[in-house]
Amino acid sequence: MFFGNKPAEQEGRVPPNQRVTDGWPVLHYGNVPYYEDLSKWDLQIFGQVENPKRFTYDELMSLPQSNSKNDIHCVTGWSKLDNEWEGIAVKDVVKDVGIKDTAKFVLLHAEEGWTTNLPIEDFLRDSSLLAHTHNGKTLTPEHGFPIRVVVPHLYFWKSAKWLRAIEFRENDVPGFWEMNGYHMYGDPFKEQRFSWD
Ligand SMILES: Nc1nc2c(c(=O)[nH]1)N[C@H]1C(S)=C(S)[C@@H](COP(=O)(O)O)O[C@H]1N2
Ligand SMILES: [Mo]
Repeated sequence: MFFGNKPAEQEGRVPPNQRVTDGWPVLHYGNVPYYEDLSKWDLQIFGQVENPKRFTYDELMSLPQSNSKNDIHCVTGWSKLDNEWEGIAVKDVVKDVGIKDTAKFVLLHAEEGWTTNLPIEDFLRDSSLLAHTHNGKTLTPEHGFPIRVVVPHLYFWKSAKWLRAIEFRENDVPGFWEMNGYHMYGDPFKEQRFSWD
C-alpha cells in the first residue's frame, strides 16, 4: 500500500479506478479443469480460415517460444504490474492457417463452453500470447494451465484461461461475460467495463 503520490514507475500505467495488487487473485466462472493426461488436450483453429488446424499439446509447444512483460487489469478493480509471460506468440500460432479477408473478429473458446470476443486486430497484435508460464513458473490449474491467452491491452477477462479453440468470424458476437453486460471491447484506460460505458 502507498499514500500520496504513486511511485514514478507506476505513472500512466494504472488505469482509472484500479488498485495495484502484489498478489494474484483467481477469478473465473465455472470449474477449474485438472488435466492428468495432456495427450487428450488439443487446440483448434477454425472459422474464416483457409486451413483449419488442430494442434496437439506437443505440436503447440514445439512452435517458437516468446516472452513478454506487461500489466494486467481486471474489471473488478485490481491491476497487477510487471507480469513476465512465456508462451507462443499468437502470430506464430496462426501463421499457416490462412486467415481470410472476411475474418473481422475472434471468439475464444475455453473449457466448459466459456467464450470471449475481440476484434481480430487486437488478437493479432505482437503483444498477444498463448502463455504457459508466468514469472518463471508453469501456470497453475487455477490460472489457466496448460494454455491461457494474454491480451494485455484489454481488461483481463478477454484473456481466456484453459483455451481450447480460436474461431475467426465475420461478425462480432458476445462471449460469456459480454452476454452478461460486460463491454464488447473493454479498454481499461477508457473504463469500458460494462455495455453502457
Ligand atoms: N476460461 C475462462 N477464462 C477466464 C475467465 C473465466 O471465467 N473463464 N475469467 C476472466 C477474468 S474475469 C479474469 S480477471 C481473468 C483472471 O485470471 P486469473 O484468475 O489468472 O487472475 O481470467 C479471465 N479468463
Ligand atoms: Mo476479471
